[in-house]
Amino acid sequence: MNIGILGMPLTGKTTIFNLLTSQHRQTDSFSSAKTKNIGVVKVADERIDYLSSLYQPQKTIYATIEIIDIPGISADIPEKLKQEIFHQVQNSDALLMVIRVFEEEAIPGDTDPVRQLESLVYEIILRDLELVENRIGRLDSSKRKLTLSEENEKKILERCGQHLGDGHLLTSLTLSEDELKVLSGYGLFSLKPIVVAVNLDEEQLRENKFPNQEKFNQFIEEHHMASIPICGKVEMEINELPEEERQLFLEDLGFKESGITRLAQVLYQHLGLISFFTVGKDEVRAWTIHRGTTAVKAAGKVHSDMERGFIRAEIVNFNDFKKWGSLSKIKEKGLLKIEGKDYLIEDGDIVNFRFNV
Ligand SMILES: Nc1nc2c(ncn2[C@@H]2O[C@H](COP(=O)(O)OP(=O)(O)OP(=O)(O)O)[C@@H](O)[C@H]2O)c(=O)[nH]1
Ligand SMILES: [Mg+2]
Repeated sequence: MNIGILGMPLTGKTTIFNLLTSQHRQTDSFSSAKTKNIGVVKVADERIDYLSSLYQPQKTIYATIEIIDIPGISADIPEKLKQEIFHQVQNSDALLMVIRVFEEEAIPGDTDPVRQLESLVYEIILRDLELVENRIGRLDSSKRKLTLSEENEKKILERCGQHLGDGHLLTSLTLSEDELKVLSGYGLFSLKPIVVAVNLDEEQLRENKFPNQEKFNQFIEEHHMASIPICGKVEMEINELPEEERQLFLEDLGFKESGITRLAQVLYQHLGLISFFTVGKDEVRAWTIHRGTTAVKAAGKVHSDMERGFIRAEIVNFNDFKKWGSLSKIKEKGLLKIEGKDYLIEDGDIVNFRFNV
């Protein structure tokens, strides 16, 4: 999974990138659009910890999230530069919009959460309108008669164009699976799920109160976004402490978990993602899939041969596994499920795919 960070200048994007990825990139203005920060972080999962300690595998592989940090977007930067900046997160699976609510005299910039979101939404709608219109233009300028699928594509694009032109994100347009498939190659920004990180100062965080909060919450809901509170600067400082002290300070701030763990939870929920596990002496591994994925498709995620030659899946859910502690107990209790291609994988399923190619 790849997450692109988007925000106005000086909202704390790089600070939050550093916090999430435990890096130390300079928190200064980027000098050019060519600059971006990329970090890969593992998604903490106690279930994997448990399985790994039990199986003692050679490799333990957690799910990962790749995060890309780019320069700030503002209305006054040249169009060409803006295009280049946006291009850096065009292939991201989701956007993390960082907005600044903390007050700091020395750092110029808007602190109104809603106005920043409106600007960002406006920017991504403009990007998408341009993408959609370009593609329609290219289809229109074709010298030959359009194929049936091109006609279909054009119709979908026109619907999108209309919706965007009315000022709406594409996430609020009802699109069928097939229509989404047609659009999937374009890297449309407003089709990406959005999580908003609200960068607060300590007091705002403690009191769970900031200016325009109600309107902000309403905006989030109306636009099908999710949000998480973050205290960029303070959490970054906590992150620098020795590990055993971190938890104490985090809790003092009112958080149970680190920034990346909180973000992962919100992302999984907002994007409808779940984890399943494969276990063995070689490897204990977490796999990320969309809720509603069939066993055979999940097999394909592990290896294309497993999808092609799929016979059955032997499944025990982690909760049962932990409760009984061993596979033989699980079998004895009749909790080992033998499932076919169409079984829908559940969060925490430990799966053994049987296949034959
Ligand atoms: N008071 C306060 N300052 C913060 C917070 N988060 C970031 N800053 C400061 O804001 C300044 C800008 O932070 P960056 O993380 O570089 O912001 P950015 O959004 O990446 O900036 P650009 O990439 O230039 O758009 C730095 O001086 C940070 O220390 C915060 O939560 N509170
Ligand atoms: Mg930055």
